[in-house]
Amino acid sequence: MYSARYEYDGHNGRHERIDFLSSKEKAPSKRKMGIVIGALVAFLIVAAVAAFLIWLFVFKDADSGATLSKQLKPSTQVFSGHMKLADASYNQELEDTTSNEFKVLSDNLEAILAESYKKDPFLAKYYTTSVVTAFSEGVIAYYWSQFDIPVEDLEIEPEFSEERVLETLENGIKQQRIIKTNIKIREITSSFTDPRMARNPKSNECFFRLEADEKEQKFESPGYPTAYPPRSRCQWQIRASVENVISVAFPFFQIEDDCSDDFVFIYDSLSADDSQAITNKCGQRPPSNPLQVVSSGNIMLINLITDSDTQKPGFAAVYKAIPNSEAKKCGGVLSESAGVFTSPLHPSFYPPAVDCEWTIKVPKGQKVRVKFTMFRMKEPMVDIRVCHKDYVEVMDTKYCGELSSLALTSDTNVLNVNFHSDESYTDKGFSAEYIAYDPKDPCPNEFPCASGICIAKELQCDGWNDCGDMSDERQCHCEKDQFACGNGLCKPRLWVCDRVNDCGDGSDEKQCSCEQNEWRCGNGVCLPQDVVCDNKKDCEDGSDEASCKTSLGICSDFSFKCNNKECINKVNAECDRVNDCSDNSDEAICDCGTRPYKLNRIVGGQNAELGEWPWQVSLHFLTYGHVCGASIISERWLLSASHCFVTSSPQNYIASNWQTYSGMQDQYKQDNVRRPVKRIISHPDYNQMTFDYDIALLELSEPLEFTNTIQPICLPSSSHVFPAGMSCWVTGWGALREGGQKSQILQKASVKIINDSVCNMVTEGQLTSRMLCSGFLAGGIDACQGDSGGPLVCFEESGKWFQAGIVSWGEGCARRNKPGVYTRVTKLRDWIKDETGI
Ligand code: 4AZ
Repeated sequence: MYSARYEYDGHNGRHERIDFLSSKEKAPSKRKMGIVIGALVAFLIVAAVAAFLIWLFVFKDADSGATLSKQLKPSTQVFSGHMKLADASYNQELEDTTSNEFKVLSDNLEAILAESYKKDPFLAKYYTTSVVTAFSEGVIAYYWSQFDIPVEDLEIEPEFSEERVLETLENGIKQQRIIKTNIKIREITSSFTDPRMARNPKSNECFFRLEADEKEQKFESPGYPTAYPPRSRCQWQIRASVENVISVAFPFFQIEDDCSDDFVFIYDSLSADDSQAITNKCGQRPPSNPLQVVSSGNIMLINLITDSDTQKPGFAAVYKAIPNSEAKKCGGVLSESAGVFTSPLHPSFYPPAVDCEWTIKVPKGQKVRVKFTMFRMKEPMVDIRVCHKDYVEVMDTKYCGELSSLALTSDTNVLNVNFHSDESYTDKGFSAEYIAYDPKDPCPNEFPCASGICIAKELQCDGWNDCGDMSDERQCHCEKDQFACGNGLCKPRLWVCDRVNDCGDGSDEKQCSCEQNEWRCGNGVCLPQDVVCDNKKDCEDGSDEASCKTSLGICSDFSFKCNNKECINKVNAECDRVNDCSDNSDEAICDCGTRPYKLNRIVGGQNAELGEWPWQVSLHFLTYGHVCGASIISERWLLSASHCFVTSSPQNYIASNWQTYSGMQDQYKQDNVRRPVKRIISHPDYNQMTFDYDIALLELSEPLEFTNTIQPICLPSSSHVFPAGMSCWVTGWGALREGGQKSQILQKASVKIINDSVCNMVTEGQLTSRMLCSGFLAGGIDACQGDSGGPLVCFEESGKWFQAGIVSWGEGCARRNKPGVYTRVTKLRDWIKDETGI
């Protein structure tokens, strides 16, 4: 089983919303009753009108984010950076913000900053304050400066630039140097900073100074593990002794999902200087994908910013100092015939400002193949075609961003791989495998892809793009049972005129049996073209009205049926974040098919991560342990296969003989949720001989509580289309090979939906309309015994996972031309609704 997956971290919008809300009420004085009442009524009317107008123009728009409200708010601009002090001697006392040394030097520097800004009339007008927040060896002082722009001057906001502030400071410093002889500022930096991260360490409010040494120590966000307080502005300054860097890992991390309101921002500096940001993160991370960062030097700054909405548990972190030499150790000569190398400290984030070079040298006459099994060097504002910040360079080409597959081959017996990280933003880096090969036979017993990887010979010219670059499907000599596409690809003849563009250039769907001015119905019947979208169902299957922009009231097999009986003729209308039904029922039950955890991006591999398939359930029977799979469709209901329960043994149909385990990844780990089964409902038409209607519902005796690792899958409507060729995922603890042992760790496999006519042919006519095939005709990847009842799920453009199938049967496992057969959920969707109300 092989796979590649992607996750997306949100970006921090970094905009502060400040609400000014204050009102004082005054009690009316004792006067004559009539005057008092009259005045009170008048006051109340005026107050109500004023309150309404304020609400209308300020707060109502503030909620909807309209520009009017933004214009009515004063703006705060903060710049932060550091100053290098010449001829100053470093003193430990400077690390203590309460010491006299700190006070004297910071007061002096703050005065220099203030005086510098005053030299620029524009900046002087809006300048409010400067705060020196810390010192480190060097001597380096960290500061921020604040400018406040009133509402009436908001249009000048764009004139605030990093360049302007920096130029003003540099000019000011030149002049200051002459006056104040005891402090010389040699260098200064300045960059835009989110005002929420401009903290005054002297205030001590949620501000922490930590000292890292070789022993691991802990810190936590306030309120952990219950909930962090609303509107938190917390800062941790971490230091280590020189010649060390700081490593911080977050074994637990759960911050709100929207990164613009709640986030953790980490800097390779003691000021919140964007040019030295290491990373910013929000959301939840599973234990298998902890956030782990390192600094380039002996300082680090961590900020926690939260809003006033939902409060999450926060984080638990561990930190320690590691010798500089160890953290940045990388590169070297690799002369074995095969091996593995990684970016520094991988899978932890690599440190900023590191360069490494690996020279892979294999015996003369051989070449080198490098395959990156994980590659993530993503930075904001980086064009991955240029890679001007962090990158890996191989044979004069730079690679950056997130790559799901990267394999390269050398021209000679030597290959250099360079890694570069600049001062800002780091990531997980990469892990790579290399192997020496004989150029005369680059892929012994396999097919060599142009991309450098090797694939099984059988995958060549099988109609699937297995190399990833189509090189296995080009220059194919089409066999007798194959169709020669216009673009040179070969596809099984059976796929011709099946209304799926299998060739990619449409050539397999041209010149089908209907004339040019005719429409071919789903069942092959040809009708005049003008029957299409004429608001009348002409084809038996309604395919002539299936994808019309407006086909009012026409209900075909392809229409989505709203609760109010309206029909929507749009492919996969449910839960696509567009209200199609007038009663919005297409978007009503959509709390499903998402995975809360941000997961690792390991390329390849078949072990699933904890929380990766949160709807997967393990069904244990009596003392046999895991027997079948199932999927969560609601707090109370699971979906599985009939053949797990309707067997020759009546014991299997007794609900109390079964236990269900949710949130499970490892069969031997106890950290999962057990629920007994209250009732088994097997489809009344289930046929033990043919496996037709292989579907069952399990009612739980106690509802599940949805968590990071327990979530429901979305059920597709009966009109949902999972087209042939679509990549979906099957998961389970079933046998790792035909006749083999069940797996301890949940397995995942990416499989493709197979065209029905091909499926019917390869199953020798055993396919019913309640079944679908998924897998590979070439074999090799499939569900197997013990996976039965488990889900086949597909990721839709809407960003949600839908269950297309239930593992049902197949001839053996992963055999050539014997794909897995699944129960087609769409066909039985109405039965599920009738039985469960879901
Ligand atoms: C089974 O015995 C089984 N290759 C499940 C799936 C497949 C074969 C057998 C598909 O549960």
